[in-house]
Amino acid sequence: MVYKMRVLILGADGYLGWPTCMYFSKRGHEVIGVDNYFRRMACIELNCEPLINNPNLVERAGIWEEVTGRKIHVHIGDVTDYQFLKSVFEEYKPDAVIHYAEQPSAPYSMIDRDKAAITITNNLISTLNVAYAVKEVNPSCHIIKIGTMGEYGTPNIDIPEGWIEIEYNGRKDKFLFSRQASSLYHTTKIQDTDLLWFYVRTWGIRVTDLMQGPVYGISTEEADIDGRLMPNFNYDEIFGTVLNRLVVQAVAGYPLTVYGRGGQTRGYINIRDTLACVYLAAENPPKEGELRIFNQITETFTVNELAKRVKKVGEKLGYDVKINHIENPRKEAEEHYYNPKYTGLIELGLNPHHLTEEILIGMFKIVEKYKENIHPHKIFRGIKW
Ligand code: USQ
Repeated sequence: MVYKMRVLILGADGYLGWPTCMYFSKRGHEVIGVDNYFRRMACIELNCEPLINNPNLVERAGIWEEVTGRKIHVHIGDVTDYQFLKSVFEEYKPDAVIHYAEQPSAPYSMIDRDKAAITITNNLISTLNVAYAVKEVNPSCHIIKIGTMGEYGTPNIDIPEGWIEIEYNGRKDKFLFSRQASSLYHTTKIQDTDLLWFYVRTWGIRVTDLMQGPVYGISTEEADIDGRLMPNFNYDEIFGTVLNRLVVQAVAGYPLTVYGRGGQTRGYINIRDTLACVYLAAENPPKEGELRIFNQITETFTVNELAKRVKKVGEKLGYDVKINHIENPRKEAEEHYYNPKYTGLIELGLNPHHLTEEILIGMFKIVEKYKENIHPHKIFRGIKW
């Protein structure tokens, strides 16, 4: 088989990792998926397993091959183990590496010192190892790093795509836009960006940093081929993102958990658009020695707006949906200015799936199928900071 690109996907078993493997494989690329099952193990440890009991990565790749005839190579191992990662790079010499292999949860990172240390070690050492493997094995390999909009925080000025030009005392220069995160997890993502920017300047590697907002959704073109290929869908407080959680809550008859006043505004993105964005980035690499940054969101909402939409659609489908403003367990602004720019990926060709009633109904329909798997006690435990 002649492949277009060789793509190494780190964190291939995750919410975004597995759908990304299938997306690239379907489009004629050779895909190598790596995962150490950190997320599966953490979900077992913290009693917050996803809504759907999915097959493991090796089994998923087998099912994918059975239904499409396309092979996804799988390696189970830890990206913080440099010898392991380097050996994978040496075996495949990828054209692009997509780095999702991070501890992705803000609440997880705030549970206690040990979870904070796991987050720092995992996220920073994995990023360091990716930069080293690229430099030592395959310096032209394009690193696609999943960053987060949370790196910027909620500043009282507009948010550009990564960079800001500052004029001070009559002189001008361009810098990374100011970052001020509101969890330790988000802080490690800032540090990731700093690490990569340092190595871009020092070694001339090429990096795309995708500053993503909370992702929602469960259906993707490839997952829809076979129920066994579904993404992991967490609805718990630790690994579930807010809109996914609200839909599950509505189906379970659990009052929607709006934290505090609910004016917190974020940029959101449908999982289908995440896949398209990562793909567009891979197909259009930056030049060597460039750190290119895109804000990977398609629209902004307050939590109140999301809750209202979920309530409206839930009621249309016959559910009695109540909204509950609970004391905010997080330290974050609940009313604030928020005006990020997000045109770069559209200019590359992204055609967004906005949050329509139809998309929400689609989410409700899938969640309904797995309704018996919802454990209400997993929805809120109150990890505070
Ligand atoms: N929120 C509620 N109720 C809930 C859960 C969340 O009101 O039941 C609020 C949060 O307080 C926050 C907003 O909804 O203001 C978003 O929360 P979230 O849990 O969906 O998102 P977050 O913790 O920021 O993290 C998620 C992903 C992370 C990614 C990030 C993008 O877990 O991997 O980096 O979204 S961003 O938020 O733009 O930083």
